[in-house]
Amino acid sequence: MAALSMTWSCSPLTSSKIRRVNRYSGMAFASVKSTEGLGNLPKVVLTSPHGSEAELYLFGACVTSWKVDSKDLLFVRPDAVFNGQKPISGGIPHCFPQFGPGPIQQHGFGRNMNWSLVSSENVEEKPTVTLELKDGPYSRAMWDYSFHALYKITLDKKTLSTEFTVKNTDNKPFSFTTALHTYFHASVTGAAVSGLKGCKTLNKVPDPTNPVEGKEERDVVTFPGFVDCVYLDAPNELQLDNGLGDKISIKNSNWSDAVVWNPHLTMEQSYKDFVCVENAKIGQVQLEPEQSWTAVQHLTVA
Ligand code: TA6
Repeated sequence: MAALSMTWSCSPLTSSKIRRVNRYSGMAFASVKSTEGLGNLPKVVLTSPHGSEAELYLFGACVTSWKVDSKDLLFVRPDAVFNGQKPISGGIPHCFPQFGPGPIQQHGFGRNMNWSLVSSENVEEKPTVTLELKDGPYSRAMWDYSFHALYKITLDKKTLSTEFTVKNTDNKPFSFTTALHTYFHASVTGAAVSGLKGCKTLNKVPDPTNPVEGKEERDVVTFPGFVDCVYLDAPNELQLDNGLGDKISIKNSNWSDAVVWNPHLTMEQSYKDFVCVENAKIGQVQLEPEQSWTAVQHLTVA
């Protein structure tokens, strides 16, 4: 059957309105739909012609769902709030421009601000959206720099890709740390991460403010209790067995470090159902005016 391409759009972010770039082939089509999510927050739904689906909130540019074969591979904590005031706890929150505690709020303000939808397209049947964040009075009060961040999210059959770019639009240099704090749906007793053997570690379990240096000796990292560990110079690909029958490859370029976290009994309600495996940049990224930095993550389920 001849493929028929259709394009139509209406104003983005209006409830129930749809912005789509569709390619019709048989019954399947790719789409990007702007809608209203929990707490009436603007939400975008990406649907691939292969049946996979992703959802993201403009608040925090947080991807809250990634479904392949109707199974959600991400996890949103039951205590997550969708009120546009507190970061959404789950999915793929941003930590920017600071990972962890430090001079500004824990994990920075990127997960705590409204991002804007700047474009949506369908590239080779892969629905793609790009969000942006710029400095404003809220960010300036904590971090007095002009910046421009872009976050491109692409959905393929079994892959969710993100590309994060930060540009220094100020007239003075700045530096930042950052991470994608990904919560994977998992069975904590069966979950295992491989690929980290040999990495230098900063173990935060005894004291988060004074991590203990070490080296990962295990082929497979598991979650028998509280786990909170930074892996420096991690490889470009890790494998997560989520203990629920899925093997997920976590590939990256330029996310030099990784973090593995499970809160165990400190989050009694939900710790059994997720693990965080995070691509991170723990060492400071230094940007001169006009310079930019980009890092890419590909999550692929086998
Ligand atoms: O990435 C692990 C971590 O930095 C932990 O130390 C823990 O604090 C966690 O993130 C959760 O942070 P949040 O502010 O989202 O509760």
